[in-house]
Amino acid sequence: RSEDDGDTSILTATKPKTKRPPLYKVLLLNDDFTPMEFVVHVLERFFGLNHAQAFEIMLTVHKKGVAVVGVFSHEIAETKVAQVMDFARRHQHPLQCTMEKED
Ligand code: TYC
Repeated sequence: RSEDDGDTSILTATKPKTKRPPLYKVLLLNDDFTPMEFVVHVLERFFGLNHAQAFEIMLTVHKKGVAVVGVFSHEIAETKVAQVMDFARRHQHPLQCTMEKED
């Protein structure tokens, strides 16, 4: 067109982004030596589960090998893992607890 000013700019829409921090699953691993009652106690003490919930998760780990105990921010997950690993070590049980980024 005759009045074309030659503007070739591209309008780019920007979505207002509210970004949430990534979450981490805390996993408990099975082993052949840690007593079941100790694992139940750990789940009650460090994850605020009632006895029935703790027993259920302990049994899931015992049967399946691993279970997600909870989902937390990076800092909280690290603290939970450290608390469980330290408590297990002090009682000389080989119980393992790890964390993994959620997809
Ligand atoms: N497998 C253990 C036993 O038979 C019990 C156990 C459950 C250990 C869960 C670890 O994360 C665990 N005594």
